[in-house]
Amino acid sequence: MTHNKLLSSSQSITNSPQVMGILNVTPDSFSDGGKFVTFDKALAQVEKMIHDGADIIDIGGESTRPGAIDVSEEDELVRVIPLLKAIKSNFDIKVSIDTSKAEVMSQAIAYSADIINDVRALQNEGCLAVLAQSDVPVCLMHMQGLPRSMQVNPKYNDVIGDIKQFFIERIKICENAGIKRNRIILDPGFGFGKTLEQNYQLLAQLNQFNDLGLPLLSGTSRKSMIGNLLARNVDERLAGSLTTAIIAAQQNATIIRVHDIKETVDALKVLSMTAKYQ
Ligand code: 7PJ
Repeated sequence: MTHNKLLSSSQSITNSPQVMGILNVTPDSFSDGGKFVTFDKALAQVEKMIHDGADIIDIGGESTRPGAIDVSEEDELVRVIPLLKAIKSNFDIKVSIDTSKAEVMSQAIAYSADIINDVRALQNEGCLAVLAQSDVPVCLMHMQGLPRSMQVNPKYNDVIGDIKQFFIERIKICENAGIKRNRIILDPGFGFGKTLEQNYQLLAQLNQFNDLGLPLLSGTSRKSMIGNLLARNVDERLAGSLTTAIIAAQQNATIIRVHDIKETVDALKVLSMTAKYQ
């Protein structure tokens, strides 16, 4: 059921999820906005994330925060590709590229990206074809609407059922395009067109997606679902973020996408120490 290519040896013993460290290289990212925009700073941050125990580094060159404006292909390529090359030649770490653009995906794959992470689930033009020509794993995320307006009035008949239906359709479309099912990772897309209540229902019932038989990625780190519930600023969301990571891990999440690597790795180690006695 879990994705062989994504399994580390420690995971097969403890069944602990892999930790994906977030490296935003946009000037206006969600919670580390502008901090890592320069190349050397980004590389130093990668080194720290590896030291702290990250299994995967997720590089994002497009901001998808609510209300964000579009980024050009040229800007995204310049932000992401040189960094990917430098990481791959200096470190032994898996790299995921957070993009929705076919050309960025294509170049990322050419420069040895290990995962393509698409918040638009390969719905943009040319993306399916690019992925079909490779064997790189791909994360399909659910989003209702588009970043500019997605938080205005999200509506579902049944949040779990609707998202599951979306996954089933996207998996079928991927398979028809030549992307094998065993390359696909699913992500319900916390904060992407969901109310606070819908986000927490999704988190509480994440295991409802396990019957699709694919790895699940959970990304709640520092998001508004934590900030709004607790009335905390972005730099005060660590406890909330760790709690959501544990709740996801308890329901078989395969990858946890976070800003705070060291703390998340510690929390997951504590969880896995008890999990083995259950
Ligand atoms: C997610 C993402 C997420 C996946 C972002 C942020 C917003 N990719 N990219 N899942 N969120 N797969 O980090 O707060 O939840 S950008």
